[in-house]
Amino acid sequence: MGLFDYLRNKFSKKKKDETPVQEEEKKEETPSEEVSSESEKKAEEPAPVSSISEKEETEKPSEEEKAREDKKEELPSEEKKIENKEAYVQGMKKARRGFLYRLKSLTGMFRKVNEEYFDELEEILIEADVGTELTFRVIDEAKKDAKTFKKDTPEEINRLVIERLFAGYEEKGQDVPADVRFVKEGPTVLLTVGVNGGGKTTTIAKLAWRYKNQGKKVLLVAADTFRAGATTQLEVWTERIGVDVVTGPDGCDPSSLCYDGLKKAKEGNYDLVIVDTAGRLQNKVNLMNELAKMRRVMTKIIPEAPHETFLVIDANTGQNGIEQAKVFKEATPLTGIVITKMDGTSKGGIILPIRDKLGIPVRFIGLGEKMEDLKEFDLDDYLYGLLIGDENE
Ligand SMILES: Nc1nc2c(ncn2[C@@H]2O[C@H](COP(=O)(O)OP(=O)(O)OP(=O)(O)O)[C@@H](O)[C@H]2O)c(=O)[nH]1
Ligand SMILES: [Mg+2]
Repeated sequence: MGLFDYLRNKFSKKKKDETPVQEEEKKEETPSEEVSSESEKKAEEPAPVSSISEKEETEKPSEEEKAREDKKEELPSEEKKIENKEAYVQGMKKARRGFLYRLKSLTGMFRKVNEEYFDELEEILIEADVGTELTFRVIDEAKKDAKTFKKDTPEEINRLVIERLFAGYEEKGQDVPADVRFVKEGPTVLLTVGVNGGGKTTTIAKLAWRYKNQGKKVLLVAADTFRAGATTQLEVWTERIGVDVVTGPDGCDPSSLCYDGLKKAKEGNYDLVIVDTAGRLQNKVNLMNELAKMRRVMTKIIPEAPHETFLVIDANTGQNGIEQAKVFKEATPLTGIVITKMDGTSKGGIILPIRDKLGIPVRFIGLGEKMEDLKEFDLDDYLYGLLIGDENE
C-alpha cells in the first residue's frame, strides 16, 4: 500500500473500527477535545495566554471542570488521536498550500515526466525547506526508480519521491517517544535551548500547562537572565498557568538559578523542572561554556540532570534552523527538537532535513499560539497535515 492510501486508511478507519483493544495500544494524548474547545471559547483574542487565564484564576476546579476532567479521562484515545490529527490539519494549512498545491499544479502541467518535470519538482522540494542535499538525493533515487519500475506519469513519480522522502525519515535516528521521559524518582529536568525569538519561553509555558494538566507538579526556572524582561515574561506565564517559578535579578548567573531551581524541586518533590535559557548565539565558545556550566551545576543536585535537552527551532528559519541546530548540537547534548510556528510557515519540510542531517528526533511541534497548540510530534499526523489535509478544501 502506498503512503497516501496508508494515511487515508489509517485515519478514516479510526472513526469506525475502533475497539477497546486498539484504544489501549494508543499512546496517551493531551489535552482533550473538551479542554481545547472550552479554552477556545474562552479565548477573547488570539493572544497565547487568553485561553487559560480565566480558568486558572480559581484555585479549585469547579464541579463543571471536574466533570469535564473526568470525561477527559474517559475519552477514548482513538478520539484524541483524531483530534490530534485535526490540529495538524488546521495548523499546517499554510504549509500544505505551499507544498501540496504546487505539486498538484505541476502534476497538471505534464502528461509524462521529463527532465523539466524533475527540475520543477526539485524546486518545489527545495522551496518547501526539504534542503538541497536531501532533495537531490531523493530526486536521483526517484529517477532510478522510474526507470526500474517503468513509471512515467507525474502522479507515479510524485508518489515515489514522497515515499522516498518519508521512508528516509523513519530510517534515520532511533525512535524516541515524543512525550517527556519522566524519571522514576525525583524531579525530571528539561533544559531548553535555542536562538532568540524561536519560541522557547512560549513552548516552556505550553509544556508546563500540558504536564500540569496531567497532574504533575511543575517548576520553571527563569535562567534567561540576559534579556531584559525575560524573567517577567516567564513569571506572567507561570501566574496564568498556576505553576511555580524560580527567578533572579536580570544579569545574574543563570547557573546559580539552575542550582536554586533544582534544589527547590528536589526538596519540594516536584515532578518536572523546565529551565528557560537565553537565546543568544553570537559566540559559540560562550554558548558552550555557559551551557556546560549550567549542566555541571545541575549535576551537583541531581547527578543525571538534565534528563532532557530540547532545542527549539522556528519553522520559518528554514535552512538556517539546521545550521543553528548544528551549533547547538556541538555545544550541548540534545535529546529532542521542538519545531515552533509551523502554523505560520508555507514551508513544511524542515522536519525532514533535521532528521536527515542531525538524527535528532522532533519531539513536539507548535501549531499555533494557544496552550493546546503544542502537540507531540507524530509522523503520520504530520504527513496527513502536509499531504492530505481536509480533502474538501
Ligand atoms: N503562531 C505561533 N507563534 C508562536 C509559536 N510558538 C511561539 N510563538 C510566538 O513566537 C514569539 C516568540 O516566542 P518566545 O517564546 O518569546 O521566544 P524565545 O525563544 O523565548 O525568545 P527569547 O526569549 O528572545 O530568546 C511569541 O510571539 C510567541 O507567541 C507557535 O507555535 N505558533
Ligand atoms: Mg524567551
